Amino acid sequence: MSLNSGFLSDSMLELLGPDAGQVSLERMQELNRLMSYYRCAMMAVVTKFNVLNEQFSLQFDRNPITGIKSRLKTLPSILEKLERRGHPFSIESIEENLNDVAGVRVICSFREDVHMLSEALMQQDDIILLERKDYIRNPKPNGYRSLHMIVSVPIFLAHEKKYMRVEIQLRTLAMDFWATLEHQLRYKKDFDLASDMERELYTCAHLSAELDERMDGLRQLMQQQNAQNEASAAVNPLFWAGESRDSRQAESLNASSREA
Ligand code: 0O2
Repeated sequence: MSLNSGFLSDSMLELLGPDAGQVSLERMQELNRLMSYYRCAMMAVVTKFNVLNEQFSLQFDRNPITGIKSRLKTLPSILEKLERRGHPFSIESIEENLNDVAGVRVICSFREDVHMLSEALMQQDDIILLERKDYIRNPKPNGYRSLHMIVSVPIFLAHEKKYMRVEIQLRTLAMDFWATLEHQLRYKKDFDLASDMERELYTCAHLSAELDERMDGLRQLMQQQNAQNEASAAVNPLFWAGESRDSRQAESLNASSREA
């Protein structure tokens, strides 16, 4: 069975090759299947992070993840990357040469959460780490910070288990704020940013790093305070009892003032 080229977008025709005018339905299905496998792998990674968030939120009484975004690369963007890297345009080439067709971005509360989550993920025995770039310890020259990982994750199909590659980006809220706005400012601009704009962006990146550092400091102070309170409660059980007696007194005062 064959399809008329009128049904296909230009980028699809390019990807499917010179005979795309009479491209087989099977080839189209093959491309759809590959994209659907990437979607499944992306969902599997998102689920893993949701599970970790659930577990850590019980353990630490706060959520280390504030948001998870996922995206499949669009066909034009896939073609652009294949071309830029000098790879052939074919379905096989996508799977072989591209690592970021499926992408998951995890936004964390604190810097510590980024490394804690990445380590927890890597301890899972079905995930294979293919590449890791720590742009937090070694930011890009423009100030960009994030932890990038390329992983291979299994998806369980009806009759087979297939490993698919997913790009994971982990960053804090402050890193995401900077990266999102920087991307918006640069996106589809057909001129280079002037050097004073570059410097200003770099300064903003530095400010966002400082913000992360100060919030980390606050979190550590609060943790120490909690630990001290717990230690006092262990040594002197009346520490909490006193507080609850005081709050009972306050409650009964409130009740009498309500009645009055
Ligand atoms: P999208 O739509 O976000 O996926 P390459 O993938 O070829 O660009 P490399 O070295 O394989 O290069 O990837 P790298 O440096 O690990 O980072 C790729 C992705 O990280 C980018 O994907 C961005 O999402 C993000 N990124 C990297 N550097 C910057 C930066 O300076 N600013 C911002 N805002 N994001 C950055 P894509 O493909 O560009 O886009």
